[in-house]
Amino acid sequence: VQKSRACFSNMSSGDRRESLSLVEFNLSSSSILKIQKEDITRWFVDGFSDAIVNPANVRMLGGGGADGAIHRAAGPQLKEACYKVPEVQPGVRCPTGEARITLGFMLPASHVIHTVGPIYDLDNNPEASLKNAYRNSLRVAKDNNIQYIAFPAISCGVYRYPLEEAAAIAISTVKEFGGDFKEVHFVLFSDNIYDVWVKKANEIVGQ
Ligand code: AR6
Repeated sequence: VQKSRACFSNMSSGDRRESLSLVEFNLSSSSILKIQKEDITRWFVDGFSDAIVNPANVRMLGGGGADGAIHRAAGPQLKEACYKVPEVQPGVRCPTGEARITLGFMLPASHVIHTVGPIYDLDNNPEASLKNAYRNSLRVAKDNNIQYIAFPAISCGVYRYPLEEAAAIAISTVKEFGGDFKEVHFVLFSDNIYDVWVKKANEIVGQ
């Protein structure tokens, strides 16, 4: 397996560093799953077609959490690009479980794939919706020749999906549909979420 030069940019000082918390698993003979504790807005793979996944809402015009951080780091052009994504219903650019792609603008990653996870307490079938969000993000990435993709813990913040269940869905969906990417990354913001993801990955894709 050819190793990538995945790294994290530090936009304030301009230097780069490798993440300290990192584990790797093989998804297939040519594909790696990496789990890291980092800020997804700083993730990129130097010289390759890369995308970060934005846990957005159906309006797709920004919000709090990772969505807010991604919009701030990308600059106002990202919102302009999102406005241009056609509404499928009034106020809905990306229905729950679907995905849309834009450029990354000022982000270090070249593309942003916007997806909408389920609001855990309101969704009729949160498992199916969360699986669709991961699967459709991978599908949109593939259609756009993305080779390296980084996911946050979709729905695990404001949308309050239970962590262990979300991790199981995230990792099993990536195992099922992510085997032809060069690398699929989970870039997780806290020790707690990182630990849950590593434990589930050991169960689901560990040797
Ligand atoms: N890098 C990586 N992960 C992050 C970052 C970051 N910079 N910032 C937060 N997280 P959330 P959701 C983690 O709430 O639950 C927004 O308002 C965070 O710790 O961002 O899908 C949208 O507009 C959590 O584990 O997304 C929607 O309205 C995970 O990212 C709504 O929130 C997801 O938390 C979407 O809610």
